[in-house]
Amino acid sequence: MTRAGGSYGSPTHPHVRSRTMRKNRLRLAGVLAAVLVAVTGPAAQAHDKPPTLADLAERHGRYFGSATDNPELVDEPYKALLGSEFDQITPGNGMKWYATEPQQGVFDFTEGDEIVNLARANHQKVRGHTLVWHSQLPGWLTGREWTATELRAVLKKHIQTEVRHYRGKVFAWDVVNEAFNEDGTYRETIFYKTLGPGYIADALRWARQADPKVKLYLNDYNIEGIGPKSDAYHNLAKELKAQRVPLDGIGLQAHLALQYGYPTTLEDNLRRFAELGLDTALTEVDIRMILPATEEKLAQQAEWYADLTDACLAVRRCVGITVWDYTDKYSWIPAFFEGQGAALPWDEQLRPKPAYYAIREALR
Ligand code: 9MR
Repeated sequence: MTRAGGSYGSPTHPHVRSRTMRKNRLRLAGVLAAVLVAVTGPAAQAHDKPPTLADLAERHGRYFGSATDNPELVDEPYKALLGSEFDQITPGNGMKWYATEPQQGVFDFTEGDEIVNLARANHQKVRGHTLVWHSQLPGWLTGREWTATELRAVLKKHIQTEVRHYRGKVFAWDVVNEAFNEDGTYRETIFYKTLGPGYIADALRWARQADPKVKLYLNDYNIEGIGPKSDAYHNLAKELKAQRVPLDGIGLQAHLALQYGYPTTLEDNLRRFAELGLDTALTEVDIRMILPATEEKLAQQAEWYADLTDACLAVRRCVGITVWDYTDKYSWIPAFFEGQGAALPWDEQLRPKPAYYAIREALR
């Protein structure tokens, strides 16, 4: 299994705040009130369960989801919150190629199925992640040379077998993940090098044949703001639409980092994809920081979570938000970025952080 290349949340956007001081003050007041209510408990609502993030998002016609991963599902308190607070889940690893086709032509959907079954029990919808990606590929695929004809057949079979298996069980697929470099050129993956850029249109068409109803997405990081990489997606999406290639949405992963600044053009960016007739989603949100997490950093993080929630709510075709797991206990960040972490709305003890209350406020 290979690690993801690139630098998630790299400093492509200067930290220019777009919010007015007034709005920030109001928001801070709201968050403080929410924290107070959470700590003291409002007498009047003592017996009412407070609405979950999913409940609040639903009022806007959006979902609020979390990624999860199979090994975590033995953690009962974790699982309880996962099942109650969210109305959408994404398997962090279980549907990737290494897991689903460990040997050529031998498919194993055990991990993905476990998550789909859990979601079903909790009335949650599932985003399928991911069919075509340069990372976490099985050794049989990366360990040899392929002719274009061979690789096309392998790719088609993988996509169609997996999409067929999950037909009616996932509402969206990240069909191709992380296809572009930071400068907007195509990433030189095994698929690009062997098949050329047309592999993306082919992958979308094959997925559509296998499930006529599922929403088909391209998904990437560092495309939250307007810049060369999101421009590449905008251009590609326009071309694909013109060629009637089935593409329904763009997933903006949103692995942000406090030290690199907030992508202030997020809302404009979501809007320009909507204008192409596409859905968008924030698919893998986390906001990491250089440790230790101070009160100031956690407050800034909370504001960013609120800001990105506002941005999604402001654009009708932004269909939902997914955090890349919900608790710092299971975040991928510390293992990938030394000295960084505290990226999620719940801490390692599953206690809600200021970010959680800020999301609630934004969703109200
Ligand atoms: O959350 C996933 C983590 O458990 C894996 O070790 C990692 C390997 O690259 O992939 C993580 O998820 C990635 C996602 O599939 C695609 N976007 C970036 C995510 C974080 O690396």
